[in-house]
Amino acid sequence: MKGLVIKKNANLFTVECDGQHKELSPSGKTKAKGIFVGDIVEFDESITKVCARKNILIRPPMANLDKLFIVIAPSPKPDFVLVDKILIYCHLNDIEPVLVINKIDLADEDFIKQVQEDYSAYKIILLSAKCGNVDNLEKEIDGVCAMAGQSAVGKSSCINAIFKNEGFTQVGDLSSKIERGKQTTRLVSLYKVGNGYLADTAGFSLLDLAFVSDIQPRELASYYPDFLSGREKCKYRSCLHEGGECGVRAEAEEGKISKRRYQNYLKILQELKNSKKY
Ligand SMILES: Nc1nc2c(ncn2[C@@H]2O[C@H](COP(=O)(O)OP(=O)(O)OP(=O)(O)O)[C@@H](O)[C@H]2O)c(=O)[nH]1
Ligand SMILES: [Mg+2]
Ligand SMILES: [Zn+2]
Repeated sequence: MKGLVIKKNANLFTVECDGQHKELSPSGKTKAKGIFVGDIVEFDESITKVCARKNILIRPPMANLDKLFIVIAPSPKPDFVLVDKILIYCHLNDIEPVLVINKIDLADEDFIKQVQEDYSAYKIILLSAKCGNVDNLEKEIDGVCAMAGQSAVGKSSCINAIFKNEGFTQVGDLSSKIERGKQTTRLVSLYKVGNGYLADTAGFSLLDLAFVSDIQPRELASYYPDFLSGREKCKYRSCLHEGGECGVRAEAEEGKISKRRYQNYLKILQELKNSKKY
């Protein structure tokens, strides 16, 4: 039989199969260390095999992430370089990104309009976790989902509001407790919401792309769907889009590409070039 690992507790795994939960340990060659929440496993009395994964994240430890909600808010001031790095990370790992603007109760129209313009290549949903109306977010849950975004944007508030809607009383502020702890291994559980699962962890709020992937400077621009038409106009195929006869730079100057996205691309490119790996 096959099932989805929704919880890991030391050497014991909770596996969901046909709506039922089973507590299983690994057997034979399968080691607990090699099984992650989000894994599809084969089992009889115990887990016998981990099926091939589409991706694996280390912090938080999770496998087969389908969708990531990248949360920003008018306050704290958004770190759009982080947002862009997480978007690139999603493209690299076959994860669908959804941009969430939280705290719209505090947002002015210009803020929302600017984000919608800069990120017109992506799906964006508006939210106020404080008001408890997280329906648009719940509707987006499909497959294995998690949250990401800088500290204090309201990731835990969103998770708690959804879990409260779903009646998961035992969750409480589990993720915040884990975050306060000093352990490096963060625990994750998946909770069934709508058509999918939401992880109870707030996910990453910092990302060193060079560290989490082997991305090369020359491929960076290929993870910007909004740069596609500009890239076709570059004189050289090896263009890094820093200047010269560059279609991306030209489109940014014309306003066809968001200037902010382009400026932040240059920063991320520089970081990649400076990272000790190159
Ligand atoms: N006005 C307003 N405040 C909110 C909203 N959502 C969250 N907050 C507040 O923002 C603060 C931070 O929220 P958290 O949910 O703890 O943020 P977080 O992203 O989990 O932060 P970290 O755990 O540090 O990464 C809290 O004081 C929340 O009450 C919202 O929709 N509107
Ligand atoms: Mg939190
Ligand atoms: Zn170029």
